[in-house]
Amino acid sequence: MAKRILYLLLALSTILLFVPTSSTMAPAHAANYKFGFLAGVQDPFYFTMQRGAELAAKELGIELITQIPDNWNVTVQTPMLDAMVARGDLNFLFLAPTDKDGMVAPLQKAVDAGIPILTVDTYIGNGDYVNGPVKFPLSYIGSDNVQGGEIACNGLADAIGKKGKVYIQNTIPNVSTTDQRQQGCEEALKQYPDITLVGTDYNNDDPAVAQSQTQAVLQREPDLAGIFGTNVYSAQGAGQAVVNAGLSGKVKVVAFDATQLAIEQLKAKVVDLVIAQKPFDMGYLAVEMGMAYLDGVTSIPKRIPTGYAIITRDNVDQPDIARFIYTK
Ligand code: T6T
Repeated sequence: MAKRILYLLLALSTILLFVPTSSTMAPAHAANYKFGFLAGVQDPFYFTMQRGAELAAKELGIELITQIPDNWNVTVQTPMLDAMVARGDLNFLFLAPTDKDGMVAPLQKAVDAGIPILTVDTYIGNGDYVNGPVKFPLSYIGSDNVQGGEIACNGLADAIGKKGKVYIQNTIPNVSTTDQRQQGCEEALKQYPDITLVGTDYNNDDPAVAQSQTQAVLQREPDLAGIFGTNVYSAQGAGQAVVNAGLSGKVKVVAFDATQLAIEQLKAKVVDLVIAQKPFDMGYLAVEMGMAYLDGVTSIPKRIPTGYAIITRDNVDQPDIARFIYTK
């Protein structure tokens, strides 16, 4: 009899081990929450951000509805935003606005429809949601892109021996992130009297355009020393043009964004420095801040900078660096 009671108790305690308690279970009220995530474009940066958001959503028991535009454009992103708002069941929405000005009105409409929002990676207005012209987003979570541009072009200056001609391959005007990277780069280059910026081109976020524009500059400036590619497709196209011209290692390239292709180009000496952002963190924190807001937290920081990992051929295989390489 005693043995049977003992086994019964043992079985019971084992079962209890697996019954979720209040600390392990997602908050019951979160179970009904639906969050919307609207990215900027289909690229490894946003795929990595999606992974971070999905992990946080899973842990909090939130349903995450993700939309990723095929190309970077206000006229593509706006109807997708409107459709997400029209669902009528989203409790929170975070997105990467594709234009500083063009996405203000569509987002104001979303907020007027009762959906609290925050921006990840890019911002609207001037990004200062406390004192700036646009204040309604709850927060701006993303890199300090002026700093990123400075890091990139100080690195480029080192790579070319602080003298010579350099060129910027950029994506689309009026995108908060890449505008600031160009600004930071230009500010950094002012410290180097022997470095000349010969020009900047916009490639419409298309690597093939970046490649042909760079090819034209390499022909026009045969003594070009360095190139700064401000994001995934800008650096990808510029690097390919350098390879096609047989100038790998001679023309130095700094790539923003740590895609697996950029890392291959780094190891192949086509690229000399890779600036890794932290999109996983941006996605994860966006969901966390959304949950905090819905839980009544009123002190969500209006600005959450996420930092960088600077990747070189010397540290690229170190685990604490390699972890920042983006998902495919
Ligand atoms: O560089 C990232 C992102 O930070 C930027 O806003 C847009 O381009 C990327 O997505 C890379 O393509």
